[in-house]
Parts: sequence; C-alpha cells; structure tokens
Amino acid sequence: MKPEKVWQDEIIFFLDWYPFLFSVVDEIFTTVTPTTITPTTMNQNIDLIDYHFDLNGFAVLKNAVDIEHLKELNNAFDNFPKDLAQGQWWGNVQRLDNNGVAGLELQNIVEGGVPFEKLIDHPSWINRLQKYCGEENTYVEGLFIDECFASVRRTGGFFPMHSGGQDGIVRNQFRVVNGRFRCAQVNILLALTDVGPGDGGTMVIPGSHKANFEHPDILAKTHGEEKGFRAGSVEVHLKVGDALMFVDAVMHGASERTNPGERRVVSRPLKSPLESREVGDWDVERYMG
Ligand SMILES: O=C(O)CCC(=O)C(=O)O
Ligand SMILES: [Fe+2]
Repeated sequence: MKPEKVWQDEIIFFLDWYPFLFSVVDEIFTTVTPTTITPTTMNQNIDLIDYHFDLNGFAVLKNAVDIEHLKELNNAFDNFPKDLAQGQWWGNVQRLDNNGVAGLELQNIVEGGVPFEKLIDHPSWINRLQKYCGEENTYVEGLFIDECFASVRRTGGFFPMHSGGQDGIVRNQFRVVNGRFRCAQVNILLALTDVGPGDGGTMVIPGSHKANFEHPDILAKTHGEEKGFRAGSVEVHLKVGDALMFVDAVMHGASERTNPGERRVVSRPLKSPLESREVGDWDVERYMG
C-alpha cells in the first residue's frame, strides 16, 4: 500500500496538469469536428409510386398496357387449348395449376407468343423493376424472370394468403440499403378483365412486407383462412390494363370469386439474378446465349 504522502503527490501532479490535458483534448475536437463530420443526404430519387411501394409493399400502375396490346393478349387467352391436362405441355408452355382452387395456370407463358413476350421489358414497369430488384449500380446488375404465368380464375376459385416479412427469407425479401431498393422479387399482375368486388381480386396486407411477427389469424387458424381473408387485408380492384405491382414479401392471396365468368391475369415475377427459381421443367437450351 502506498504511503498517504505519495497519493497526495500524485493527486497534486494530476490537478496541475489537468487543465493542460483538457485543453489538448478540446483542441483535437474543435479542429477535427468541422472538417470530418459532414451531413449525409438521403437518396431522394423516388416518386410517389416508389414511396407507396416502400410504405405498403405494393402500388397500382394505372393503364399500364394499351388497348391494342390488351386485345392481343385476350385473343391469346381465347385460343388457349381447352383440353390441356395438368402437367401437359403446349409448345414451351406447361399447364401447372400451383394451387388447385386458384384455377388454371399456364406456366412459362412468355413462350405463349409475341403479346406475352412484349410484357417482359414493358416500358410501364421495366425501369421500376430494375430499380427495386435489379441490383442496380452493382456488378450483379440485371433481372431474372421467375415463374411467369397466365391465370384464369372461375367462380369459387381463390388463392390462400401467403408470405409476409416475418420469416426474413432471402428469396422474397424487401430491403432498402443506403437509399437503394434491394428487393429479391417483385411481381407484376396485369389485369385482362376488370377485377372488382366478387371477381376474386388480389388481397394484400399493406406494410406486411415489414412484419416481424406471423399474422395471428394464421396461428389461430380462424374461419375464412382458406378464402384468403385476414384482418387488415385489402382487396385490390383493377380495371383492364392496370397492373398490380407488389414485393413478394408482402402478405397476399386472392379472395373467392363469387361472380360468374372468369378473372384473367398475367403474372410476371421478376427478381434479382441471384434469386432465380423455375416452376416447370423448361427447355434450358432455349434460353442460353
Ligand atoms: O391470384 C392472385 O391474385 C395472387 C396469386 C399469387 O399470389 C401467386 O400466384 O403467388
Ligand atoms: Fe403469391
């Protein structure tokens, strides 16, 4: 143990030097602070659609496709073979109903003719998709078509609710990093018929792409689960030619169609190159080079 006198000497020494030490530290801060800390500005290169897409996980692109092109697409739907069985091929298109009750789905519809091909890089959405999920301004920049299908839903058909941000899965994630969108998959669902009340419209839960917890209705298995209704969901109504654009992470599905007739849509998920997936058994050679 140090004698008391030594402690006193050390304390006196410290008190003598303390103002000097403080002034040196103070000097460092006053000289360094103004030159190294500059205010950062947020990347504000967004418009109202981007804003809603970020906030809600979806946005509607009104009148995305013109009337002539819509006629071509509807003619193509009229000419789909009526007797195609589940799993059967029609050229490079395959019937593969992903969810029985949801109705007929023709997968890889990009091979269904020019009207469908023209939808790939359609000017109404291609730049947005590049911005949201195209890994823009990086060395892996680009887009990849995931399953793309024509869907025909008749009376009684619906699509159960699925997805949501809570699982944090990479395949369908929603992210914004340093002011840039870095989503994995964004879907375009183009209406070829009006989709109003009773038509089996797509249901979305706004903001659920950022959910941290599973929707309580799923856990509770409440009545209506199969029909796609969940507390907080909204049904998106579209006019022919409108496109619903949504990040796959947002919780979504479709209500039961109660009206007669059919709902026709083309669904075209585009995603970042690192998140590719195929539905169906494609002739890969066709897409090389
Ligand atoms: O049919 C709809 O409106 C939604 C379909 C869907 O969510 C899907 O195909 O994954
Ligand atoms: Fe889906």
